Amino acid sequence: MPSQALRDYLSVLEDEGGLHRVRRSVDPHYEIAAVLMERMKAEAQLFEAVSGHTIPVVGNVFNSRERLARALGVDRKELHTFILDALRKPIAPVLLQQGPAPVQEVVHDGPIDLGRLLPVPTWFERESGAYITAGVIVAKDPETGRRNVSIARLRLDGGGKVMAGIAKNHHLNILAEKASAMGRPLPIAVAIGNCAQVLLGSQMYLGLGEDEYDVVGGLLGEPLRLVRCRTVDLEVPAEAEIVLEGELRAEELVPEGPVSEFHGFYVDYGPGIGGTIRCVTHRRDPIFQAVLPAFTPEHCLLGGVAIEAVTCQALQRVIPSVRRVLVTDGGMGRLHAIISMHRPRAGEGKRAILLAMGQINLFKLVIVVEDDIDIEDPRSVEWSLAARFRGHEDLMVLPGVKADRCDPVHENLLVTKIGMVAATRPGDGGLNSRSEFSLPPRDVIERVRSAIDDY
Ligand SMILES: Cc1cc2nc3c(=O)[nH]c(=O)nc-3n(C[C@H](O)[C@H](O)[C@H](O)COP(=O)(O)O)c2cc1C
Ligand SMILES: [Mn+2]
Repeated sequence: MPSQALRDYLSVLEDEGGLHRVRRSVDPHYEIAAVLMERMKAEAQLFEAVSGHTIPVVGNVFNSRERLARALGVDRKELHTFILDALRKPIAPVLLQQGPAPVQEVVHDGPIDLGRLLPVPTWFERESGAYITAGVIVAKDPETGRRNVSIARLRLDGGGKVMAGIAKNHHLNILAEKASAMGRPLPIAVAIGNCAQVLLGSQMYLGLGEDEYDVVGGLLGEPLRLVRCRTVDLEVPAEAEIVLEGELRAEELVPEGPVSEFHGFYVDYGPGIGGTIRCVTHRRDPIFQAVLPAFTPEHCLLGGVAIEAVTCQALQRVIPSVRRVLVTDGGMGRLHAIISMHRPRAGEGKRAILLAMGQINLFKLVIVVEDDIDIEDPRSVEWSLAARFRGHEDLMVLPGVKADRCDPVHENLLVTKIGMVAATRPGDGGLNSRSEFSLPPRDVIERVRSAIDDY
């Protein structure tokens, strides 16, 4: 079974030359961000000496599909099917009954000063403060008691105060608003320093009331081990590095100002909501994990890999010829998808596009290709468009569709969605239909292939 501790994966990475230790002193104000930005596609970066702090910071850990696959214990080529299997076979978490959990080795329950306690980076010039960006927030529905697990950035607002800018439709926001309507705060726990399975699980688009921890178990192949929080009725991964316990208050509107998004631009979403952290627990020697929050491989991949898996699962339920879905890097891991289909019947590609767009609000360009194409190779995808796409029939232009607030070009939350089907027609055939590849005779190919080393 893979480990449930981020630090174990960091050791594996280090052994393989995938972890770089930054020994010189770095300032959490912009300097960590600048180094992570320079090396966004390189090794994971462990900042050992953060000025003013004793806790190290790690970033760029899960910044490629190779790294993610490695962390999940699978071959790069199996990543997609592995995640789909995990979605199909969720495993409920277990609560540790005895012994102190690693994440509770040290407990701070006096007055909390987050900025002093933790090396939280200030990322970008126009942002309004320091943000925790890899905090996995656990909460329970105040009506049903069902758990939810997802990431939202938390800005430090002095002492134990925080501000969260959560999209209206996200479950965490719905829970905070429910609690507020009942005249209560929403208790939260924020786990920082998580294994790949917890981070990826937190990004799955499930139904409200479906517990992301169950998907984490599926990804782990065993139950996620949890420990009960000290001051709130919530459970957190026992092997996380750091946990914050407190509450969010949806009625408390707090101005945010410009904030960076996955597209790499600043956005002003208006006010976020306020919260307070009252207790912090951590390991004896904790590591603070941070995700560089912009158009960066790690930020885009964590969401993209989860979104493509839930989309593929939803599509395959109704269109069995769907083989795979890829959410592309250039599309920021959010906005563009490619669907691979096996010999789609007439109109079936368009149906798949409509379903994908209906499923994921963010998608605005969806391309269908046939399964003889490597959808991870942009050259092959473009080849499909050049070879099989007829604009007058295979293009769908859908103006005025409800957009996600994150879309860089939405106007009043509306956007034009585009679908393209690049597939051969069932009736295609004949020399001039561009359906027969030019090749030497098959027997010669096979003879050469079987003895290629002799050439
Ligand atoms: C690094 C990172 C930072 C994120 N920050 C935010 C955020 O600040 N606000 C937000 O609404 N979503 C944010 N997200 C996206 C949500 O975590 C994601 O959409 C999640 O599936 C929402 O789950 P929920 O509906 O169960 O709350 C972030 C994702 C990542 C990977
Ligand atoms: Mn959820």
